[in-house]
Amino acid sequence: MHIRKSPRWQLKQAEATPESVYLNRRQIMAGGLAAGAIAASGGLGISKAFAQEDRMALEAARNDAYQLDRDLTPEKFNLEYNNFYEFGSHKEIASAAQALEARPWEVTIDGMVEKPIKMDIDELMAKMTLEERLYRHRCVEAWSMTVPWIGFPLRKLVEMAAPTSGAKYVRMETFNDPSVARGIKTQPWYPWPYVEGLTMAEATNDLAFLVVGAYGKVVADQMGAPLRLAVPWKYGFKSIKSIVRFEFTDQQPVSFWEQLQAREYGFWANVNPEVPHPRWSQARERVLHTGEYVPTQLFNGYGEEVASLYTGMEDLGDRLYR
Ligand SMILES: Nc1nc2c(c(=O)[nH]1)N[C@H]1C(S)=C(S)[C@@H](COP(=O)(O)O)O[C@H]1N2
Ligand SMILES: [Mo]
Repeated sequence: MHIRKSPRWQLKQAEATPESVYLNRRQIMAGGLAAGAIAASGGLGISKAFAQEDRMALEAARNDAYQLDRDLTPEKFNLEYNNFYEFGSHKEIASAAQALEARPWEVTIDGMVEKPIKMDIDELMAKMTLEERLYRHRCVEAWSMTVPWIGFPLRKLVEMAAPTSGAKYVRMETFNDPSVARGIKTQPWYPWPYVEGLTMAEATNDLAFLVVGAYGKVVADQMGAPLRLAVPWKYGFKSIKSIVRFEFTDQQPVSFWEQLQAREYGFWANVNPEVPHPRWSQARERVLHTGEYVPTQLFNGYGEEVASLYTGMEDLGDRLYR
């Protein structure tokens, strides 16, 4: 694995963007301007700044086993349209999310394991073989995108953790610091921290991916730096961002959205066009960068990989799919 400043990207940025709107994060800081002040001074400047943000390049060979049935979503869309409630309950959180400090970052692995582990994110990344995978992403709100993630299978972290035989689930937790994420402070009615969970069978399925990068760079703050999950057969809210803890447990975790509204957002949340959300249809999805509506697929098109995880669970009915 190589992490380096990439002259390639910097050249591209300089070529593509007029000087006046090219502001990277370091320049914003050096200029003594809060990102918010720039945002207030004109939408164009700030949106260019985040689209062109000067993050470290991250190289990983593409795993061709995962093919897309549609175009890649341009990076700009992934950088400017986000769900990250810690920074606000709307899509324009990119600016606020720059307050996130992705280094140093300690990851705790505990619960039903032979020996609890605390590990720095860079140490964890150095232990893992990184690869690139092109995945679809389907939000429960009926929009979708595609992302070139860089990371490693969650299974590799499970193997490192060596859970005891009684462990049935992995529970994951996002950082919970109101001094960094203002949405935590201004929205105290939410059950912080953000929590998600998977069964051991789901967590060790090859599709379950831990993300540290995207678009050839370390993953952006607003996309869940420095470590997030991608479980593309489930609705997007299962793909928890900015993870600080993996806990192995024999209790089914109660996730953030399940605590808020269990009838609408359950534990399983597998994508299914035939099971509507109580307030809207899931039959179609809006492809973010084209605005086009396309049919939604069972398991978001990943049935071949994951359908077998759910055989014999028919008694759960619609609960498997919301
Ligand atoms: N910690 C945390 N993780 C989160 C969320 C969140 O609000 N907080 N939103 C989820 C939802 S609903 C979606 S659709 C995806 C969005 O990821 P993106 O902004 O990179 O597209 O992140 C998921 N992970
Ligand atoms: Mo979502």
